[in-house]
Amino acid sequence: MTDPVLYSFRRCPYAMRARMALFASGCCVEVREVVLRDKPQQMVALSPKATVPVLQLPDGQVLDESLDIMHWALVQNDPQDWLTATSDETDDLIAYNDQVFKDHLDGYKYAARYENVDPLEQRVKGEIFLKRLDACLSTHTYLCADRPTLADYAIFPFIRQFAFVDMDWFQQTPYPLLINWLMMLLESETFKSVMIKYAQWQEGDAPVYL
Ligand SMILES: N[C@@H](CCC(=O)N[C@@H](CS)C(=O)NCC(=O)O)C(=O)O
Repeated sequence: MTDPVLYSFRRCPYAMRARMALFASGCCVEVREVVLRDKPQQMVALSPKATVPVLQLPDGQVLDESLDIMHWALVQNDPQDWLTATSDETDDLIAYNDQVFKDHLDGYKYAARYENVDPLEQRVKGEIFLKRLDACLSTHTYLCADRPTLADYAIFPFIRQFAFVDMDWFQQTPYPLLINWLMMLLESETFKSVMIKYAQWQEGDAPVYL
């Protein structure tokens, strides 16, 4: 094995952020598209918790947390300077996204999967984060600087999902800076380049590179 291998799922927000960091770093990475209900045994053997993304490195190391993959990629190479604008605030925003907002996103988007979860109540709780992000955007164009950095790419796939549950509602929220921020990131080369559709990976397939 000469190149890192990423087990990924196109629509997973964690996998999206990992792919974006790997893409931005310019690392040569083989991508294996996973179907969550039919995970490849090779991936589960590497990471028994069996969530995507999983990055297998040529030295045998396995990274199975999306933020670790982002950091690994950017430490290799960070041509767009995503890491220099990191601060305690970046860590706080990402931690809130992952530990608090994600639960409200799931409650809002997938309420039917849970008992006693009111999607609109979850939306109100999720909105607290939208408001906080909008406030960050009043001091710079992106969350931590006037250019996109780690926090933007780590968080926006989740805001994208939240917005897409009901775009009409999202568009009329009093967060115009956030709406504009989301649109800019959706239109970015970095995002578009990692959203190409791949068929489910099967053992023996010719490698597909990010
Ligand atoms: N903390 C993990 C979370 C990854 C995660 O939960 N991914 C979801 C897909 S979006 C998953 O693989 N779930 C397992 C499943 O649905 O079987 C990370 O940051 O990589």
